[in-house]
Amino acid sequence: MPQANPKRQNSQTAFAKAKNLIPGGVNSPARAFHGVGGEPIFISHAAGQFLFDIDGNRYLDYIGSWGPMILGHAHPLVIEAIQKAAEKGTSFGAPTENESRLAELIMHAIPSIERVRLVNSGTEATMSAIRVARGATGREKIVKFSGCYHGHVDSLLVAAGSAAATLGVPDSPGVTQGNSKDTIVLNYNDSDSIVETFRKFPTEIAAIILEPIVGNMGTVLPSPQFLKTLRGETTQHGSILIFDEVMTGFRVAYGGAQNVFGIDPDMTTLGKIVGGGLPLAAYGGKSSIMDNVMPAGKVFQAGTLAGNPLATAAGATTLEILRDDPPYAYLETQASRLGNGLKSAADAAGLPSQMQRMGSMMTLFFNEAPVVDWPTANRSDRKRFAKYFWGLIEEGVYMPCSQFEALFFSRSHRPEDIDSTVDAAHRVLAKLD
Ligand code: KE4
Repeated sequence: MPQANPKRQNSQTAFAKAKNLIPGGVNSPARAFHGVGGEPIFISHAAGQFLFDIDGNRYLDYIGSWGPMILGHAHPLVIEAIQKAAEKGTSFGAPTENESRLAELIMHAIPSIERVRLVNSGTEATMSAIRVARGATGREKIVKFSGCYHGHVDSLLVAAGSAAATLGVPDSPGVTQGNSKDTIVLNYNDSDSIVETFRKFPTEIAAIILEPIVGNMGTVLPSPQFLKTLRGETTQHGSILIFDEVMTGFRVAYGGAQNVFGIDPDMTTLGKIVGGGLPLAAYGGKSSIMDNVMPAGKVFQAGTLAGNPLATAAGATTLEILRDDPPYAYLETQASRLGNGLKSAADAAGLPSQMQRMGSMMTLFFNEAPVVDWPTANRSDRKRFAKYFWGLIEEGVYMPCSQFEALFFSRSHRPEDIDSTVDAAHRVLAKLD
């Protein structure tokens, strides 16, 4: 456990106060640092590639708000769009043209989406997608994969990744048997188990939901066979294939992981980048499925602030920048340098590690073997990761605070930032036992 650091006294004071007001002192467990020990750092502001804490320390940011900040913090055009929208009012409870503008951008980026509904969070998106899949098929069972995290939906908080895995509650208290009895959990990348499950329940599975590239057990890539089996079996058995692209959408490519792999799911969930850092997410898919959503159809879903003017302005501006001036080639070049650099630092220190990456999302696992599913991810050395995390914090580099998360960086990160991060990793890892 890192000792209290005089350089972060204001954070310690703020955290002590917050714990008397907010459960655990944070509004999302992923921020609580339970995966690395010590106390969370309170942020005062951010700009470009940097976070600034309330003690005046500056950090190179590799969290990017857990994904949204692909353009870097406080992008001037995004800020301007939010300010202009705010001057006209923050929420109307009535439709606006900006919602259609964002919907069109999403559908042009991701052609498998023929209709899209805007919501406020990734959790709402996955919860709604599951309900629509069940309503559209009249079936009740759903399949997910251990280590994948789809937000805190009761039926999906089963063997969940991200903070649920970090904090050791992959099956949260409060999720009743009633809520989880229809959730089948399989191992990621286990194609045979998909075939077996459909053999057991040929006409009972409403949907399979997965992260097409996992970020929530750390970065884990699907085998081609796994995706091919998923698409083939769901098509054959009339089940809905849901790609949860809350993290990968607009991150690994403008068209998301489905564009990278050339696989069309039946439904897609989006979040993070699509809202430009404001609370906005989305779910969509084939119109034959989405036209079941009320008021077009009978499956109920609603939201007071869904598609609100500020978030749609931030999201649409972000997507237009990504569409018109794509950062992906630059991100790939820098990500390759960062990934190779972090891996070489671990190798130089004689530490067994796996660098697993897709585009600008990646994870350095302290693990002897490639990480292909939750059981292998769970064999990673969490203690060593914690020392790596805190060592980099002292070097002014803010990595995700858990072995079971992906790092993200932005177009604001300069080549010299990547170099300084790799240099810092060499210094930190060389000192690890
Ligand atoms: P939100 O409800 O947090 O907006 O989205 C849930 C969600 C759904 N699907 C995927 C693939 C996700 O990664 C997430 C949320 N990701 C975590 C980080 N791994 C959010 C961080 C947090 O919980 O604070």
